[in-house]
Amino acid sequence: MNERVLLVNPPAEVVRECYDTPNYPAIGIAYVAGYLQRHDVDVSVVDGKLARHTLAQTIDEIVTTNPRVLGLTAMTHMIATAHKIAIAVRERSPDTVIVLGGFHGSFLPEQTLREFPAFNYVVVGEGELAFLEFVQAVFAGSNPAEIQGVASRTAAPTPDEFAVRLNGRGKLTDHLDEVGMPAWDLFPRAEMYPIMTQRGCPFGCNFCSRPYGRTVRQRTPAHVVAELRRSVEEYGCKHVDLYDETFTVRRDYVASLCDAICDAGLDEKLSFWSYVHANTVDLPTAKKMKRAGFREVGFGVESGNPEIMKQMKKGVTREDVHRAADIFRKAGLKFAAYFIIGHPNETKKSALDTIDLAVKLNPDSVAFGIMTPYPGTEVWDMAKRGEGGYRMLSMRWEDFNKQIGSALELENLSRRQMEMLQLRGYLTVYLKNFRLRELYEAVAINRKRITFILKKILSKTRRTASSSWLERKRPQPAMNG
Ligand code: B12
Ligand code: SF4
Repeated sequence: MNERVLLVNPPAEVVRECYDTPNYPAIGIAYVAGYLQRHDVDVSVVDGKLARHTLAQTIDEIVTTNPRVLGLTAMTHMIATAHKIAIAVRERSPDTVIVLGGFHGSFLPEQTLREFPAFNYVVVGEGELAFLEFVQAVFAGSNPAEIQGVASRTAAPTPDEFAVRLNGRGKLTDHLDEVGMPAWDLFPRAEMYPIMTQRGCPFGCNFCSRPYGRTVRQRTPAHVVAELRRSVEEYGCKHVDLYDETFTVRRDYVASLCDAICDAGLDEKLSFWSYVHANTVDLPTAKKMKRAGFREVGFGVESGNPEIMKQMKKGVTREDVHRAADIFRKAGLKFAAYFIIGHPNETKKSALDTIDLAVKLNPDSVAFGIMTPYPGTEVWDMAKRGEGGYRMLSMRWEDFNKQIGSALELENLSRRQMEMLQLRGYLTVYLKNFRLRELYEAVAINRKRITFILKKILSKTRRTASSSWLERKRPQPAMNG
């Protein structure tokens, strides 16, 4: 029996938005692969999205590699595709142990094992330590179900009567440098190599699942700089996106990292982008970031209605948001602002407050998402119970997408009204600020997504809450996760 491990990022079955054809590799499996490599495991990667594979090509490559352990990653909207891969691999390579990791399984491990029979195990939470122990147990012939962070089915009299054994979340390390660096050498060449300098976010937004918890753990600036240098020297990288949930959460850390980037001369070789939170930025920090090569930052404003801003628990007010925008402008940083239509108890009036704030902020780029109840969030719990005015429209996981999904609507705002408001938001920000050329460019970049949204708005045969619940296509998750 071989001792090969293969990690896979499923391809998009239909290309609808920019995330389906990324110019960057999948960072989650890259970290896990890097950790296995450092522990002498024979590991390889298929990044179906970066390689622009079809589903069939991805499956063929997996079967040809014939791994002993196959690890698939999936966000909620990708879970059905990951399962199609697992079914095909199970048929053609029945001895392969198939493991799911990533955001969806981490928040609904039990439901996932019940709903998707072709996954043998789910690794819950951060994968590096748990998955290494997992593959070592499989290779040694011992029972991987014992490992912390591994969810499994228990033996059962019939395939449908199993119980699920949960062993908590994967072990964490406080010393993030020990996790190592992503194994970019296993991926096809990319244009952009993202980085994470820290994990965790202290804020409490009701629509976010905070996969790394509320305690923030940082890598040392020296370790981050070594990775950036590697991205430049070995991969010809010129731009880096930071995937930290809130880069500026500790300003002293930002200052030392920016100094270390400048000392290493990387400010002249790289440009950077990061997520920030309106209340964690001040002018000296923004200026330091600018000096270190940051060109743009993105921050969640989410709503422009004071009541909703309070209820969503991000801890920001309209004043905070305006102050942050001023700071970015003074520091010479471009900024993107992100908004959501469809907060709990949202009305047309509160959504128009949001669009109004977006117009006034006039950010360099803007996104209006429609609320999606991701597992592990407060909004998920509310939507399950029908609170906050929510009505679930679909439990097809592929509908769980903020830009092009159809998961829910509100008593006060139908899905179509929310989609119209989303479109209105995008148009108004550009038109009211006389930014016609940028509007044209944004439409050109997002034409597939826009066509998809327009088709939905114009479609006569739309789902309604009652019909979609009856039209379920596969065994229905009990929404009890
Ligand atoms: C950076 C970020 C982005 C970036 C890059 C995302 C990416 N990695 O591809 C961008 C801007 C592109 C993005 C886009 C989207 N994002 Co986003 N994003 C984030 C953010 C801030 C950090 C995620 C991240 O990259 N972490 C770093 C890596 C290392 O983590 P990881 O992939 O989870 O991997 C670890 C474990 O999960 C595990 N693991 C992962 N895979 C596997 C596989 C195996 C076999 C094993 C054993 C372990 C394992 O081990 C890894 C290392 O510890 C989170 C918010 C947050 N608070 O964390 C949201 C978040 C991940 N995003 C989310 C969403 C919904 C989206 C979008 C779908 C938005 C939309 N359009 O509707 C898109 C889809 C993107 C896509 N890839 O298809 C949700 C996901 C929720 C869910 N249940 O799916 C999150 C959690 C925010 C939320 N609302 O709660 N996002
Ligand atoms: S600030 Fe961002 S990462 Fe943190 S909880 Fe809110 S949405 Fe999630």
